[in-house]
Amino acid sequence: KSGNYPGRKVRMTEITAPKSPVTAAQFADEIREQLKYTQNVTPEQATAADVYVAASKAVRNHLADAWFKTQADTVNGNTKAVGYFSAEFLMGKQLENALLNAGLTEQFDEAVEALGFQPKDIVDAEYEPGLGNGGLGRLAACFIDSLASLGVPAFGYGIQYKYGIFKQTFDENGKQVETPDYWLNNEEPWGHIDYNRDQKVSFGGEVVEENGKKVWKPAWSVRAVPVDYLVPGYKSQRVNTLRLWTAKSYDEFDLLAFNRSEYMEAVKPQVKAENISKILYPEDSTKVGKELRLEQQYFFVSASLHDAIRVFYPGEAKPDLTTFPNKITFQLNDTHPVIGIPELMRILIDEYDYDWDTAWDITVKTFNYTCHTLLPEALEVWPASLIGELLPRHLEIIEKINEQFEDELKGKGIADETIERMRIYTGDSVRMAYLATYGGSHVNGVAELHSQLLKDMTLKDFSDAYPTKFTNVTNGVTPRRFVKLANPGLSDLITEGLGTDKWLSDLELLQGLVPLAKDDEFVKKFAAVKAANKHAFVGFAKDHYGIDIDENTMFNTMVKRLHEYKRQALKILAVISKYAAIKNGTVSADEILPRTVFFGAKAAPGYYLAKMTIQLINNVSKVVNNDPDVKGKLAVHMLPNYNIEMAQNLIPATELDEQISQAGKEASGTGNMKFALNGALTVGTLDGANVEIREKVGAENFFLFGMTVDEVEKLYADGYDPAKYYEADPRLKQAIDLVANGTFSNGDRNAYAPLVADWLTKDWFMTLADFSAYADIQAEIEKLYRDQLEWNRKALLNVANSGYFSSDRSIEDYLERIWHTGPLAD
Ligand code: OX2
Repeated sequence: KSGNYPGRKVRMTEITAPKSPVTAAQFADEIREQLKYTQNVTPEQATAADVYVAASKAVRNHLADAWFKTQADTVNGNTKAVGYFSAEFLMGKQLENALLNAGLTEQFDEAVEALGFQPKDIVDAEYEPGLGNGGLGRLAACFIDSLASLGVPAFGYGIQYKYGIFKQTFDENGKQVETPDYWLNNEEPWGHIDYNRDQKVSFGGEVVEENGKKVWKPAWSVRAVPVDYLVPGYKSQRVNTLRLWTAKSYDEFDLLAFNRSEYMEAVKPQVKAENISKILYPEDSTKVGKELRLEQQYFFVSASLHDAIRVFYPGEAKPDLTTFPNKITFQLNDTHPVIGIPELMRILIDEYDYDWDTAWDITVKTFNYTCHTLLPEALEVWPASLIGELLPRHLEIIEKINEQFEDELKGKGIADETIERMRIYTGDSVRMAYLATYGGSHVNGVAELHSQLLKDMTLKDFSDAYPTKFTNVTNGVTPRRFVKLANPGLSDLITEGLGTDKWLSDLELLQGLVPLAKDDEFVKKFAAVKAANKHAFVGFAKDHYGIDIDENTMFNTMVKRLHEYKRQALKILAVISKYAAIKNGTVSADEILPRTVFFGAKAAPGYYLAKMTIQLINNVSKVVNNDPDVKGKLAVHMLPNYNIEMAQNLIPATELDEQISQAGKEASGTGNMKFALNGALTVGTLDGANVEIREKVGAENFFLFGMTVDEVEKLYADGYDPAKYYEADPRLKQAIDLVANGTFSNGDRNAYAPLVADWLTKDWFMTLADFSAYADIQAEIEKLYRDQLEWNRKALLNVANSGYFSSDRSIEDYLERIWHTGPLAD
């Protein structure tokens, strides 16, 4: 094993707290100085947006020394660093988090007030960067936070897209409308563009032989310029780097074309280059085979590999790259950066003259791969012709890797038809997940069930051939953002209950709350925090969405990407069924437990049924919320543009969380962890990390329903007929009939016909088969909710037993099982 991982849990239980670096008065002066010299406004002229930029730059300055020291220790020390390669980093707003980790929160509050502003207005002036789609991107953000907080030297490497995930609104028919999100419209104080550390990335052309050596003659190149974001650790005195690449053109402008008045022609090369970092693909868990996407992937991976060599072998023309795997280990976040494997081979062989075997040894030692899915359609497969056109040298290398691989498998005595199934390069296409599995040292899934299913199904042949490569690391979330910043009321109560705030860097300490669940007074305080969070969310929703919410109802939330496998359809059908029951008088007025149901979900722009589901939810919402018969009993809201800010406000206010995917389809889920940590109870299936959450919090504190993976597989095998379930449960039949008969489309029976037809004839994710169990468990949920003390006791036990789901623990597992490294010495 390389690196100096000490073979023990690395959590630093007491890391020196940052000494209060400045007083509030001094910090106010620093903000004034920024206003004057970088914003060029007087304090009197300054708006909240000005103060936001000035305060951000002031806090960034506070982190500079720790950042330089961390960089120097990273290069000079003997601790292997981590390079986290990810096409997405869904960071959320930065200011509050930077203040927390710099130990400046109180100084900021006072300083801003001294300048005549409210701290909240300054924090709100920040525009949220949306450089990710969902769980995969947010996981990357949580991981770099934890790496810095644990003091592990690390780089996040990705792309600074000009346009992040689209902004979502709804039209008058309830349809999703996507608008571009130009998040860089205003000054962005966090990223520092470093023109002096640029890299050249080339594409196209051909491979020729010169003196018996393969030489790639590319056709065009772009300039990759890094934008550096500081990643401050919580109480670790460490600041790591997130380096996001932006694409620039080498040929700004074609002057000849310009002089011919061909203005569009003149800027063509610039447009072509800059297109590469223009936009984030708005796909989640599905593959998009687009040339531009492969360009994006290669662009950031190639620049990052060259950057890592620059960082660790400064100024060396002939570095000894056999030591590279001792300097840094790269984690491939899903298949998006997997082209890095042939790229490192190319760099070693073509640029540094290593022989194939040495290059292969270095490469395999350097890379590891995390798989985030089980959906076969989400595993990227690239047409060989496309790779050949864009990266001809890489295609040759991939072919050779595949030859070597097949020989190796033959050597292991593996049957020809198995080898045939396992081929990385099939002749027409390249399977990136297979390349990653063969070309790296470890493969991990993101929850126990998921890792098991990877071994048993998706990557079974590989697991049989290379059993020791496979491991699991269950996902986690950072408690700094998702408890401390999102839920200050609960954070204070936890600190009061435990008598310390050390839980923020050692989340298993939450276990200390378990005995307090027996203390009715403490449980009531916990309930009061939840009530206050609900009240606060009512205000937030009024401000942001202009809606009125009754806070004396159960807050029941389902927020995540819209995907058939996640089964928002199951939730909305149950809501419709409830609505019908109230309307028909099947339930009496005092039997009804008043609920407010919140949905938040973006659908990929080309995902037809997902978009139709959004439209249905919006129109159910319209009908239900305007019906006097159900007023005060049931309300439904589809909140637009679900993002990190909404999560930080809605999750702490939620009492019941929905994690209702078909068993075997959600790799992990991380929303489920955030809800449990913020004291919501979960209704969920045995899927992804739900399994482990239920194990930790106790089966009696989790509402489980639905088919298991085995039952799902059996039903597929026996032949699944959804119509049977429609006929068998009158509640389901009634709900679907209401969708079909135009109740939610002003009488138009065609509006949802494709959705209804899919439910009744295909229903691939078995929504109908799980409906009865889901509807039945609502009675149990409502019964418990009526006993507020018992409900809150269970919710508190969810908090107390969810410490395992800290991303700090995930990172410790990566250190131990995959990276074999640890924190920097002080
Ligand atoms: C998501 C998975 O769908 C989700 O289950 C998981 O929690 C998250 O990644 C983080 O691991 N794109 N997004 C995902 O997978 C893919 C592919």
